[in-house]
Amino acid sequence: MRGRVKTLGLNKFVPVWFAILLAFPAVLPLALAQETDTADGDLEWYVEPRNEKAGDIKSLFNLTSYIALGVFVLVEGLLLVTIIRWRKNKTVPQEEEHRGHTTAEIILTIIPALILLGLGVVSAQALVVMDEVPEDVDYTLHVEASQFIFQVEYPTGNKTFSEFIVEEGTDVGLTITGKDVIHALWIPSFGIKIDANPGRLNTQWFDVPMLSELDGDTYHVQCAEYCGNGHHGMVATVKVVPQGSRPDLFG
Ligand SMILES: [Cu+2]
Repeated sequence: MRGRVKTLGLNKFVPVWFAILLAFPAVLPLALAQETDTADGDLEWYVEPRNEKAGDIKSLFNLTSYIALGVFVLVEGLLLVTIIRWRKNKTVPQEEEHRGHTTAEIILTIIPALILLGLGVVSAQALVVMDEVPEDVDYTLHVEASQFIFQVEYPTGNKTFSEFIVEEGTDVGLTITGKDVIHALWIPSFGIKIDANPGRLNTQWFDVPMLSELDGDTYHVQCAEYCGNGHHGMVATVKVVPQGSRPDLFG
């Protein structure tokens, strides 16, 4: 049929596509703005950062999400314009039909490449800061993960199980290994996520603010690597205590 574009007849679903496409970007900013309270140790899906490190991770997450949102709105918007403009039963003059557009293709290749490159550089910078354990950490906790507990050894040699006791206002070093299978230590409020592999010692660190700057003293810890049938229950807590209050652990 000359002058007409064949379609699959999907235009009767256009209102449905509209609803789905508009719902997603509407929900995302709401979710990003969600304030949560994990001070009672309960895990919320979007955790408020309690230290600088977790704050940096959140900023990076937000940056990536907003760029993704912008790309989503742009691409889906163009798609919708195209669907509506060239929908069935609408006569399209032949001169408006285009095949290929080199300039557009070059631009649409370069812009995503620059976005990915930029995000890659920012992420790499953040990773270096997060992974490099400072030499002057105040103390180091040795963590051994096993089905389904975290054993924590303190500078005095004493141990706790599924409870990380840390002093306020300190930088904490972590060394972590797995005893049986691969686990992962995840402390969302303090920006920690690190694998616990048998036969290997991984290192991380995090800073603990003063109790007066925190909204509580207990935060959630979860194993973040499926490690067996009891994995879902492999939870623990970080408990922040005043400096000097636990000589049995920190000497
Ligand atoms: Cu696990």
